Amino acid sequence: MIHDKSGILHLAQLMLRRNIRHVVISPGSRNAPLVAVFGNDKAFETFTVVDERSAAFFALGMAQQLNNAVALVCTSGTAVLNYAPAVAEAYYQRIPLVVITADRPAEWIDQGDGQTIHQLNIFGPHVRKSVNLPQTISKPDDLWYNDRLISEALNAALEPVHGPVHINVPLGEPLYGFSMQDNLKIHYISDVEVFRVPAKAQLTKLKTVWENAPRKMILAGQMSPDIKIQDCLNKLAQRPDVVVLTETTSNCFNSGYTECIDRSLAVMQEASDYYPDLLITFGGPVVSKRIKAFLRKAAPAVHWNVDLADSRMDTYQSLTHAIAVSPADFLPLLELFPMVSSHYSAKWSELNARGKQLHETFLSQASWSDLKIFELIIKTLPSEYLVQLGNSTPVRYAQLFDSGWAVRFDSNRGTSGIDGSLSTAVGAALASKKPTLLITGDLSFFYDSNGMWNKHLPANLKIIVINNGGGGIFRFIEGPDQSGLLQDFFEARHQNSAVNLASAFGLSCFNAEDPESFKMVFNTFLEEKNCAALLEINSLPEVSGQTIRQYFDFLRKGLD
Ligand SMILES: Cc1ncc(C[n+]2csc(CCOP(=O)(O)OP(=O)(O)O)c2C)c(N)n1
Ligand SMILES: [Mg+2]
Repeated sequence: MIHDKSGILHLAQLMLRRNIRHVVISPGSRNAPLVAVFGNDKAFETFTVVDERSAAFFALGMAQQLNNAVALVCTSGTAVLNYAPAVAEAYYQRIPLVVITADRPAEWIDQGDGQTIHQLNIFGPHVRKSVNLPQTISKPDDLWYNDRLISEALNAALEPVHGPVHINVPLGEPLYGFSMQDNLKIHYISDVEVFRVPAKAQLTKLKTVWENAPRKMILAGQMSPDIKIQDCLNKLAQRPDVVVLTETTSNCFNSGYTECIDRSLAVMQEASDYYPDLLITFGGPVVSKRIKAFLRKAAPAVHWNVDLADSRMDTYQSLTHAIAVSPADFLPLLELFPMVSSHYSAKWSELNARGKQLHETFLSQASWSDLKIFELIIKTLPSEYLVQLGNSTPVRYAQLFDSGWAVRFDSNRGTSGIDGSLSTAVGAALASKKPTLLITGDLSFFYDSNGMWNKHLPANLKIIVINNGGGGIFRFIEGPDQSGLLQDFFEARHQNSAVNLASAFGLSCFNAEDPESFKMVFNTFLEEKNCAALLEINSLPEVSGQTIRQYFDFLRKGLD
């Protein structure tokens, strides 16, 4: 029989039809009916996280590893706003989240009622779809409308590309003790997957451009591992006219690529010798600021951006062709295009080799600093780890090392916030069930310390906090050091201890402050089986800042 909670019963059933089974719930009263529906249905795996900001990043980490949507459920009011940072990150990182927010009946907005704010379209352009379920369900058309809106939202979370969607659910009383069945037919609309390729005539035109470009550069942005893309890039990278540039977060690894872009750009003598005639880009955000500057200056004659949803994005101010095809479908077409005789790839290989050699020479004599700590971690970590890289310097340091040291790299580079790396790593470790290491800075760690306020904290999670007493990034980049305000207003210098805080949350904690103590504790830290473990590594901010600058100077000047 139809009743006023039929709408949310159908929500749960439609989620199961789309195989969305993980639900992260934050406690509240207005969402009690949603809690009852998900909590009583064994088909769902539910998780409780109190802090909504952390809950949303936790769900993001899970969805990232599951490669499927994860749902969030919270009460009305500011709880909803606390989802916003993770929703924005999920939007730009293309991670599917189904954000389900309980709301008061519309007539109570702005009437002095508690926990009542304007929730419609609250996430603005940072969701792929936003729907408001009907408040009253009393006739079949209400239910058809309800089911249709839910189908549209769930489909938009997964196609054509992944992303967050918002389902706002106005709920009147009673909030408890309602019937858990209606036995009515569910109206389910499924999106049929389509396969896109460029029209034949267009492909012929692209081929002509390809044939006339002896210097082709393929640049991959942030991506989950994709075997089809990786295989294709491996073949293209063997050609003399093609260079493949990747980042740690591209998750495409091969010694034939330019994997350490900043390192190679730093050793370049005459940039114009390396400019491409044809640039092909795909994937999400790119970490390297240097490559952005390099390509904007290079202004390649032709730039193809390959993306199903945002192909018109013109990051390098040189876009000539927006190719709205998924990279996994488009890149293999390039293998059919002919090889062109060229020295382009050889030139980049020389550059990469020179960068690698100077990198190794510098590090062999570098003092204890964030860069040296990174090298130690990379050299000592067993290669089976999934690595989560915090913003800001951890993700940048990682780009300076060849990437074979872990299985997979993730980082919140969608919007590069320091507000959710820890919670994301907790969700990722829980969902992947694989050894997971988060490498984070101290400010990012303290910012998201509620990530540890999570009863699901898994024992396969290891956290390294590189504590340089503040925001070391502001010593890395030019500008803040000349402001006279570096310590107080940029670096936010502090004396806090990550070990003290993490101990309060029950983590197994370790500390290192030099190569000897690092060697002594590192394996014990990794071998902790009973609970999540944290290793705090201390460094001096001045030394770390100086070392990274000397490193780039050394690369630029070379040995001769
Ligand atoms: C939510 C948010 N607030 C502020 C910033 C600006 N910001 C970028 S990096 C950074 C400092 C990070 O410090 P830490 O985590 O210690 O890393 P380190 O730079 O020392 O490696 C800040 C404040 C941001 N990216 N996100
Ligand atoms: Mg720091």
